[in-house]
Amino acid sequence: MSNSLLPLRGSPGSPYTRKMLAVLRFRQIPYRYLQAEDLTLPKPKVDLIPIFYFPDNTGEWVAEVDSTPIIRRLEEEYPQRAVIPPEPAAAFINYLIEDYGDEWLTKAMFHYRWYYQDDIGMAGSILPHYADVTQSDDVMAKMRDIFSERQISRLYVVGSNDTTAPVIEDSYKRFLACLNEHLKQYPYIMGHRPGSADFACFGQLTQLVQFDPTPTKVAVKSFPRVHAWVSKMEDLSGVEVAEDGFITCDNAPETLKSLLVEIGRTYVPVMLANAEAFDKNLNTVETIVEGKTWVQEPFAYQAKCLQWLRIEYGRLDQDDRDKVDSMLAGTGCEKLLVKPDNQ
Ligand SMILES: N[C@@H](CCC(=O)N[C@@H](CS)C(=O)NCC(=O)O)C(=O)O
Repeated sequence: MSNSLLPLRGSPGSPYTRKMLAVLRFRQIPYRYLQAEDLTLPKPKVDLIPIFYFPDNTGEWVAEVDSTPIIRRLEEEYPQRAVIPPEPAAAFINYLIEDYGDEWLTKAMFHYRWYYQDDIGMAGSILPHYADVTQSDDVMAKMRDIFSERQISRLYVVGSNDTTAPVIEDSYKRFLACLNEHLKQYPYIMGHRPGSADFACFGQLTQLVQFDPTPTKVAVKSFPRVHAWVSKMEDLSGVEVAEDGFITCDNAPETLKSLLVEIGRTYVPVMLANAEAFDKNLNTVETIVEGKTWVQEPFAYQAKCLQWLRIEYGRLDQDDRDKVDSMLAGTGCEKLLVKPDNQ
């Protein structure tokens, strides 16, 4: 196999794998997709998928995980068909929505999949086959039970529990409504060409609107446009996009602002409460989202995500920060950001 094909390992049931495959296709980056472990390749430091393998300067493979920085690395190594807007202020908005997709929508994805019997039944019986379809039904039945029990026992990680279930489900429906309105005018969240924010939301929606039965029913009944969008996003390798196709902060439509308002209602208070729990060494994250209680265990990775978002904001110059500030004003998202010391 040629080394010029970028190797990555993932699985069809993994929203982050789907995010990254769609980025690679849109960007016309030649890749080889491994759907099982390849023992000739190194293991990543953190055991997550998708795993990308990049050659180091001696030609040895290095395993990397975490889609957000990998997308930035690919932007540098492959200049064509970028998914990060050139305007720094728009790039920041894109980063924020990408993080919302990765860190908030995934709560809906994991919640629906492992909370309801129908969804558990479907995911539990299909997902283990992705490793190897030739295994016997007996082996698969055992895998179904082991896998389902393990995933159900991890619902607490994303904050899915009986208290938060209505918050997560209401927010999923409002997100679909916002995206549906936006798509009446623009083919992508980031305008006339897709940004990494589009791919992040797409990745989670591959599962939410096209696989897991309970959230799929919601989408099929009320938001067929979003369902169709997800199918189209899967492979944008042949779509031509204009250089200036991205939304800029000066011409951003109201529908994008509405999406930011939705992000401000849910992701923002939970990210802030989670970071505060770390600062104060608390055992529980507790806050109010849309008038309802949110309780979960602190989630270290998401505290880092907030720091990274603030670093991105800190990198903007005054002009760009003003643009971001005026775009976020009144959405609730402005609460995430801390002015650099010199302000
Ligand atoms: N922040 C990571 C998240 C990756 C992630 O959470 N992957 C999940 C599957 S979608 C995983 O590997 N979970 C561990 C497991 O299934 O054992 C990214 O953006 O790539």
